[in-house]
Amino acid sequence: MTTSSHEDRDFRIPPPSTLLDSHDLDALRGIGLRPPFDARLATLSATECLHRVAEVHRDAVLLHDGKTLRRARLRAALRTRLDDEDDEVAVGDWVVAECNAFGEWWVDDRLPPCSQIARRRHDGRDKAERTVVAANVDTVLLVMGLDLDFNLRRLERYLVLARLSGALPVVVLTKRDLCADPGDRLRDAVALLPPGAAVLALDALRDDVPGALAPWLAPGATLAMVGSSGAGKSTLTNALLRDHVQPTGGTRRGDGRGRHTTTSRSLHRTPEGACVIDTPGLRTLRLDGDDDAIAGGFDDIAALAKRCRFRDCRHQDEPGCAVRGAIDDARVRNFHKLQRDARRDAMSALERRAEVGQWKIRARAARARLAQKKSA
Ligand SMILES: Nc1nc2c(ncn2[C@@H]2O[C@H](COP(=O)(O)OP(=O)(O)OP(=O)(O)O)[C@@H](O)[C@H]2O)c(=O)[nH]1
Ligand SMILES: [Mg+2]
Ligand SMILES: [Zn+2]
Repeated sequence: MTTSSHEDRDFRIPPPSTLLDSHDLDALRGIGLRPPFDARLATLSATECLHRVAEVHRDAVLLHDGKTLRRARLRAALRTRLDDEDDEVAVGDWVVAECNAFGEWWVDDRLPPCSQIARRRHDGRDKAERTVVAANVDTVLLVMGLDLDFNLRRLERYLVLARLSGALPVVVLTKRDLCADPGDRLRDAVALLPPGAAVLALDALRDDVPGALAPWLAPGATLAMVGSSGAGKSTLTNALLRDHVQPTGGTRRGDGRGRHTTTSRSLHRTPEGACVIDTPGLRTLRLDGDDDAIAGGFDDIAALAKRCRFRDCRHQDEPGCAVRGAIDDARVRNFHKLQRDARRDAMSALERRAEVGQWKIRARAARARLAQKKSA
């Protein structure tokens, strides 16, 4: 017996997008699903499901579908593809996962993220690996204590990190209760802000944190915390969750540094229906961007540099420099340092060795000239 294509269509299992009842869709929206990611629902096979990555571990990920958390592993093909692109699955990513006959979940695909907080991590030798801290983040909270943690140069680097990520930065200065007069620090921080960014100072233990952050806590919005250890990222996360979900730690007496209490990144849902990503404290921050991208975070320097006498002015001791004196020296030095790092990280290990080789040749030639002079 042959069946007509019409009958075929009638007996076919409907695609999961139509199987998903409005409750499932609401659940996914509740963990941040929105366009363009929701378009993927229409192309899922009967056994595939869309999930958001809540945690990433060495050989597994924790996935959320808005209702249930489940453990899954990444398919080798996906791992290889992302590796080749110097990319990786991160907390906040949307992924397609499938359950096999043994009840094991496997991640087949990662949807291209709309923002990524990424940095480079030096292995101490010649590799600068790209690490993705969080993906699909709307607002990145740059958390810094108003105590000994406060550092404008670090804030400058965090602001460039935010700029490169595509997320909107909000500077959260914690420990206002430990700072007798936060006025100057607040003003200095405001002076560094790009358009659209905000800064707030609060006591994360006693103030109404959800109230203060309400503009960025819309249902489906995603916030991620970035900052040094002990700055109060987990304290803020707990305040937003109205629950003690994340362990918090004390700070060392003397230098006020944290104890690296949080050791992995994790995504949580606030009662408002926003998602918040807590992250471990950053020890050092190596940016992931080329020097043009970094220059974008210092456009005040770029604007003035157009008036320097020399096009390649380093704003150090060149005559006719328009930047020196007009902009804080420490800011100019920080800008140069970040650009140097970016250039180094962009070089391959081979190029870096070649550069070192060039320096050695030059040093040898200089020594030879000196020796010649002495003997003459
Ligand atoms: N007085 C005061 N203490 C705070 C404030 N915010 C955080 N703390 C304290 O600072 C310490 C460190 O806070 P955490 O929230 O663990 O810091 P963290 O940024 O998560 O640190 P890591 O997980 O190590 O990266 C804890 O003892 C908090 O109670 C604040 O606004 N005022
Ligand atoms: Mg923490
Ligand atoms: Zn100059």
